Amino acid sequence: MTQSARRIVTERPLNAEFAPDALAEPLTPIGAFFVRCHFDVPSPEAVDAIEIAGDVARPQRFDLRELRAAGPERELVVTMECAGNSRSSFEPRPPGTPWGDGAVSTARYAGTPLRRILERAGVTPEATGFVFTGADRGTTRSGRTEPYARFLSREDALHDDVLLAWEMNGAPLPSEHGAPVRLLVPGWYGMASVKWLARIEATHLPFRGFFQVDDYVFRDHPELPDDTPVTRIAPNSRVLAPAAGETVAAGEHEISGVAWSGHGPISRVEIRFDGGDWIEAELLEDSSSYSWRRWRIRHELPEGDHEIRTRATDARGGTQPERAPWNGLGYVQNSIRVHRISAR
Ligand SMILES: Nc1nc2c(c(=O)[nH]1)N[C@H]1C(S)=C(S)[C@@H](COP(=O)(O)O)O[C@H]1N2
Ligand SMILES: [Mo]
Repeated sequence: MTQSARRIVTERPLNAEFAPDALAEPLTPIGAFFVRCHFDVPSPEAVDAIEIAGDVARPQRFDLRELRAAGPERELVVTMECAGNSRSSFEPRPPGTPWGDGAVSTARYAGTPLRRILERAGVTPEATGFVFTGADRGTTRSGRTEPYARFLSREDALHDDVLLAWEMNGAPLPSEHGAPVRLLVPGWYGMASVKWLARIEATHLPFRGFFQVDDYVFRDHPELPDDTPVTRIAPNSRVLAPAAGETVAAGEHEISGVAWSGHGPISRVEIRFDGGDWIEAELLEDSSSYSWRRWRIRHELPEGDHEIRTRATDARGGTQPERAPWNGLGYVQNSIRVHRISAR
């Protein structure tokens, strides 16, 4: 595998997508992992401890060392995808970071279950959820200056797989990815996984922060009421090899790629060559139900230009649409894509 550089989408704040050849591995190397920041990365000194406050019996602060000591450590392989991934292929292009197809990557994260820490603080019965606040802040489209903060319901936050993560691919969490500790909400689009976590507030009140009610919501969607929140990752897939635009020798080839969904494990990947029928690809070993699943198929490619389409289906029966519904902020673009290669 070639260790490709990231493609910078914006310098400040830093937004970068991975180059597709780095995707071929089950885990994305850190140097190739996509980065999504709304504001400048806070300085490493900005978060020396995480505070738990609000509707808790024992408000407290803890640092990374105490968090690790609170154990048990848990590891999960998780595919992180930005809700705005592939936004540039919506017509007309909605406002927002003009992502191509590279705002998705997969890492092995390690951390402490959030639940453990919440139990220690003693969440009171009236709390309906939690506000997670990052150490980064800035001015939003609304003109207000505020930190990056997100709400999670009590039920979602208490799920065993929600982690306070401090490690990524076996190394300390890099600063761009939220060091020292980030929230990790597997199966949800990336916006839920608050980086540079500074504060957890248990609350019984609705949270009206910009990134909760003005961003990461559907607007002008043909089927959903305005302000429906964006939550779990919709089924999606990519061809990785041969790479788009590549010319291969005519003959039999292995075509391979990845498929993922936040609604359950991938149960089927179908592939269609040119005007042919949909045929099933072989699914490879799963590393976790939150991780993309690799697939492959052998196929005869006659001389000429080829269009390859793939369609992922998850265990709940969700699948990729021919055309994902356009919406005002450009989220969840999981249309079946055309991957073009040539054989000579
Ligand atoms: N504090 C903070 N957390 C954040 C963000 C941010 O801008 N600030 N961006 C979110 C979004 S929109 C995504 S897609 C993921 C991206 O995580 P990554 O940069 O590690 O790939 O982080 C999320 N957590
Ligand atoms: Mo995102």
